[in-house]
Amino acid sequence: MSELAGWLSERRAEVEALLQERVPQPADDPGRLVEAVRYSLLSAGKRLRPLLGLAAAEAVGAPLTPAVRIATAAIELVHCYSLVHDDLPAMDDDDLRRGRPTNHKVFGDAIAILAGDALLTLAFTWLADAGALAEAERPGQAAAYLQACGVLAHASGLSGMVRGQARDLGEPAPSTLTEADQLHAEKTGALFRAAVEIGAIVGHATPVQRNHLRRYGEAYGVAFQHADDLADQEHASLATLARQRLTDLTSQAVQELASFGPQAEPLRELARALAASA
Ligand code: GRG
Repeated sequence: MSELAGWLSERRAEVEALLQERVPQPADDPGRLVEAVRYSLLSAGKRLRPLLGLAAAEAVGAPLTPAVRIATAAIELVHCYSLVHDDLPAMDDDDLRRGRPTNHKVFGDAIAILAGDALLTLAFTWLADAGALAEAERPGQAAAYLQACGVLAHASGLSGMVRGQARDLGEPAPSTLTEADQLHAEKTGALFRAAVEIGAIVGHATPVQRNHLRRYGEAYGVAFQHADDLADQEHASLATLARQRLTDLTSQAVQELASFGPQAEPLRELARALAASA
């Protein structure tokens, strides 16, 4: 097993365990809302965003405390909400997600909308819980979690993912690489960037380290969507340019880590694996 594969399987199992432990229980469940939340959150996702957050915290030598783990897992809740809403008939109208029927196919449109709403709001509950936990452990730490809240809200909403989704639904498909980059940076890249930045913030990165990690996250996020489009043969007229852009962005991401030591190896390997995926 390669070093990255070993790191991924260990960390992914830890993220899964945390999600299982913290996801609400379906005991009292009017309208099967909790069941719908559990159905999507506990389905087979790659958990890339929390993994990137954990890798960023490790890159600055931070211990992976329960608070750090909860804060990075919160990003998966936002991602999961976006998938549930994106699959709705009013958006992409998809029947399958993560290898099983989409949330609205099982629970109906109204409960799927509410499940997405619940996941989004739960993300901020988890960040607040993580901040309280960190503060109890060492007074003064809550400020970092407050910053992380701002970063996640900013990346998810009108300046990031929601804006990108509106652009995607309301505007013609990108016809230039610059337009594709802009769409990808908002719709997909913003949450990846936030994941890496949140790992840096709760890992108490220095301002210089945080800037490098944010730029890594930005490059990784845009590259991720280029790779996904290439795999799905989306925006096919841009394929050659997009392939080159994927190579450039992933090497930029690795270059951002030049001043980091061996603890940043998982982040470097994640970028290299992305470059090799398309
Ligand atoms: C509905 C507000 C709102 C936003 C939707 C991110 C997004 C915007 C929609 C998801 C649909 C989609 C296919 C977006 C492109 C990004 C992408 C490839 C998401 C899938 O991410 P992975 O591969 O998925 O990390 P898993 O299932 O492994 O978590």
